[in-house]
Amino acid sequence: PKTIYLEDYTPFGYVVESVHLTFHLAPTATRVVSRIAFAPNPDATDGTFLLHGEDLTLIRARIDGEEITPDLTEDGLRCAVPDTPFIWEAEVEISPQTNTALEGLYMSNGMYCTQCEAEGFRKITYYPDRPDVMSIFTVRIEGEEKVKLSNGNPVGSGAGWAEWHDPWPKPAYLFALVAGDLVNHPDRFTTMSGKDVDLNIWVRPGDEDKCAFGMEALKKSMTWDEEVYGREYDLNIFNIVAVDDFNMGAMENKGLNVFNSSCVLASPETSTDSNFERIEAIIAHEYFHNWTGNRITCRDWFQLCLKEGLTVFRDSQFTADMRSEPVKRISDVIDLRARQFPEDQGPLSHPVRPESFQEINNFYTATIYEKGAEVIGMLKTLVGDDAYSRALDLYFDRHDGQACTIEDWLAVFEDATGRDLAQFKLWYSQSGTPRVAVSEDWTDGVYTLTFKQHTPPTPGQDVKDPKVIPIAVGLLNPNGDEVVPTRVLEMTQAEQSFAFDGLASKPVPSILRGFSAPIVVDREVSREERAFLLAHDTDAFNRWEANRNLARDCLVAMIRDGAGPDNAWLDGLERVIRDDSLDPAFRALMLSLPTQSEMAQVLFDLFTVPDPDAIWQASEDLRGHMAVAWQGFLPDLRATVAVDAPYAPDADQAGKRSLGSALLALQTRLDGGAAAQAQYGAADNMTLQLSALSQLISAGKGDAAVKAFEDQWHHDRLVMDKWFGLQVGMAKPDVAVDVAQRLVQHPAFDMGNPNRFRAVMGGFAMNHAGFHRKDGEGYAFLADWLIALDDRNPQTTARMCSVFQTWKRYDTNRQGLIRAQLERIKAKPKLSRDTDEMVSRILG
Ligand code: BAL
Ligand code: ZN
Repeated sequence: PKTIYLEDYTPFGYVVESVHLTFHLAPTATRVVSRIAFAPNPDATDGTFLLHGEDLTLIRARIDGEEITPDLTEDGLRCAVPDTPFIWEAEVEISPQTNTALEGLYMSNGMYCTQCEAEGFRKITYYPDRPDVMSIFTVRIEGEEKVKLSNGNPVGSGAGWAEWHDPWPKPAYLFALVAGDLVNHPDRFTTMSGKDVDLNIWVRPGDEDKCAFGMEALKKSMTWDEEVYGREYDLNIFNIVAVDDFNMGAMENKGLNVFNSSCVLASPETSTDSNFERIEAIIAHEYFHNWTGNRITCRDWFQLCLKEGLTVFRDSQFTADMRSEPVKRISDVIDLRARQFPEDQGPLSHPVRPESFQEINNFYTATIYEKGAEVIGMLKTLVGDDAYSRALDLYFDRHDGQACTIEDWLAVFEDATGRDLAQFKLWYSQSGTPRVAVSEDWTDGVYTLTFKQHTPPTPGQDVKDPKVIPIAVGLLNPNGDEVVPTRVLEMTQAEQSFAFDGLASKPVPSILRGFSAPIVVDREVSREERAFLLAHDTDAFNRWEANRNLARDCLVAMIRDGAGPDNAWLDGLERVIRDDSLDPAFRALMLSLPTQSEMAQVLFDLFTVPDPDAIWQASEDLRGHMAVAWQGFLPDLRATVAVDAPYAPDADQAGKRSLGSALLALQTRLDGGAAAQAQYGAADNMTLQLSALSQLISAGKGDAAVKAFEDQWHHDRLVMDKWFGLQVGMAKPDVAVDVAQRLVQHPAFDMGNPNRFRAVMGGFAMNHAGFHRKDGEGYAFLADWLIALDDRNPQTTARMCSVFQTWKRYDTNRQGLIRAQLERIKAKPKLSRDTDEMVSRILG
């Protein structure tokens, strides 16, 4: 496969002045007629006329009305063109019905829909399918479907046709078309300058009652973007469509967002609190893309973080504002460490702005998205809130309507603040997670913290330069009072010291408050000091972090040294979880133990080969011990957070249910499932029903409830995804492969539906000890299914391969078993470019 390099970027030789598309819809023979006005690009040096195209049957092509015969290749066409403006016309035939890759125009449950990011438009018609080619689209859709939608504003419709015009220039990846017998949940929004906008969520008949929450989230997002970023919506209509078969979560097509139905449909009976929160965040994310992504887009796909990092950062701010800022921050860091750190510390490590790729679909990663957002968070911390606002205003003013680069982004910050960001830019070009070692000194009343940074080698980058790292620090007195409130230390050198004077006694430092940089802090800290921070830190994140470190230390001692649980830590934790002045959501986060995969990395970092069975056993033992130690108060504490008001998916109620669920998990270890059974029987919402079901399964008492759940919900695809995922995720390690094998035989298992495939395979891979079964059966099972899916859906197959990325942590026997499966996948005839690249990178 061909590798594409950032340094090879050149502008396209032509500008596209306008695009007219006509779709004659038919499941296996859709005709797409294009009429495109091209003109030579004065900024380009290469006049090659190359239009991308894949899986298209060319019926005819004309230039200025003259029939031509272009040179067709696997990836598109080339032909001679005039050196003056000209009109390109083409007619192609495509087959949406047989498009199982779900890229381009495809069908899902009888409905036509599109996914064009990153390079799906080339499966619709011949076009310069690159983000720096922006144009104005007019689209006519002909077909019998009741609803026919595209980008922009509707300009006309009649029997069997509808026409749309999008006045804003956009790249082809933001094109969308939807047609089907859909129904809508309508609403309206008045923008800050008084313009009325029609809002719709389009769904399959029967799903109308699951749109209200998404609609409220959309209106909140529109208001928030006006109030916080001064960004107003810019069309007369905003449409969202729910689609069952979708590779991603959602897509920000201009004026016509297409959503995986799991990321928009919600009701208390069918969705958990976490689903509601995620839906709110994704609706916001896609809406925020209208400015950060659509009005200002990326010059090329290497700049993907320009829109994704910024939009994730913005949606995190939104969620923090709508819900709880510390809870959101802790949750984001848990997610970053679970998904981005393993990526950055393994064979798939790549810079936030990569410099090469074979298949761009493989770079929609936690590094581009979540680390990309962390980098923006650091920038904001370094320049301050006011300067951040000024820089963003300048970004929108200067670059509206353009396709931009990270250089453009950093230049607005330099111009708005006068700061030199050359060193900061390393965050975009250097991969890997920096490790920062901390030492302290207390001499003559001066307290000094010394930091040493080091970023381990990553693929293609052996040596790294020191980065700018904002380290937020506070100091506490031994009596627990804060003597130095949070101060941001700006580390720029490989080794750097910061002194604090005027202190009466040696303080206790609280380092990296709020997780002010995506780094690993290496510091020997005594148990007593961690316990002190757990009790006294005024920074919620570091209070949680102290607890997390105590939990990790406790598990390491249990696994490695055969020690018993750390009762002193558990006493400190008990005080926190029983403190009803604290937010229940925060207390629930304090109760959640490190995941088994996280513990595997912790052990690996301590030069101990992780044994998945031992990690599982220690986690079980610790939970059992916590249950026994706290049996005296668990039921009462659980009762204090019971919600007796009607269900609402707000942060307050969700926090209570989250703590209640964590307590139920402990209680189940004492009562064998009695409380879970009672909760299951009484549950009137999915959050309580699912948490009870999960505890019954883990207690080995789930058979009846699993059956009852299926009987109740077999008609609901999204709920059944939960049913599939939970059984395999909660299975005891020794039977997880058997459970997974049984589930793929279930008539409702459908490998063509990415949600269902991910529910089973993703749930299985999350079952750490089950997946890493010593005899390799888990690896073989997953590899079988990846091989089976690759021909149908390369994108979903390739992404799922990343569950193997941590393979070098494990013992040589397991490494050998995983290598054998990776090589088996690699040897599959006609392996997709997507999967080939992923497997090759993982093998290293
Ligand atoms: N642009 C792909 C989906 C998303 O990040 O919103
Ligand atoms: Zn996005």
